[in-house]
Amino acid sequence: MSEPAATPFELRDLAAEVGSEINDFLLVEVRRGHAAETKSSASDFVTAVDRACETRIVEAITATRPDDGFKGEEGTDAPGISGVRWIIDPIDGTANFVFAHPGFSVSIAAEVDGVVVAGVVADPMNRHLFDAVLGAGARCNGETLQVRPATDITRSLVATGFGYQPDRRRRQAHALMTILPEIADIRRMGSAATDLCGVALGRVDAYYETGLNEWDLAAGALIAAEAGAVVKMPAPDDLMVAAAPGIIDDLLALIGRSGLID
Ligand code: LIP
Repeated sequence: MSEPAATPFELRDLAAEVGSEINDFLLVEVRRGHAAETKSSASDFVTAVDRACETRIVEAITATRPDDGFKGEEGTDAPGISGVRWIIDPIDGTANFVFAHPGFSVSIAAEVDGVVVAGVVADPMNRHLFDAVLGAGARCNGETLQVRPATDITRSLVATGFGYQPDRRRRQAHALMTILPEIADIRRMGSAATDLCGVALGRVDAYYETGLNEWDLAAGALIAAEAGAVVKMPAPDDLMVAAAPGIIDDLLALIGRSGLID
């Protein structure tokens, strides 16, 4: 017997409750220092804490919603029968966690019948809890968010990130040679979820990256969009962009000239 359908607000609140618990746990663990293994390349870190957090998130949600499905960065992959699928990155920005550097976040998104309807990103070191419900806005610690009204890309801060495979990193670095001279500056936080929330918060005016996984961006993309950003999800060109409406066209044109995408 599947549980009654939950509203997106109830899914958001459940994600926020679980995200806050993991937030507190990570604030303790980050000070302990943790040995990192690597996954797809020497720069693709993972720790036992990543895996423990994913397990804890799945257990906590399952206790309330036993029929839901899950997709997690550290291997959870369960279809569920309720129509709700949770997309989880237990620590987005693991390299930052390993070095105790700000810029790692817990990302939990609730997808209903293929559409992300609620998202939570918890940033422990900034003590930020971001959340959003589709069509109902985005918040940081309960305060409504609105992107900065940027209109001039030459005066904009733009966040980006770099993948794990050397060939992709070379292409991303080469693209910066075109992009960087045309904007105010680049910021590299090391976490897509944190960067997407940075657009929503107005900490940066835009974010772009190629090669992301769904768990990196599912919650943050909803938060950025609900804060008023134009969000271009990975299309066939694999490009993720979130930007203030006043600079999106100039940013896409700049990226188009940079050789980042085919
Ligand atoms: C991170 C992404 C980020 C990217 C990093 C890394 P992870 O995910 O969120 O955008 O630039 O290189 O891939 O692997 O730390 O969860």
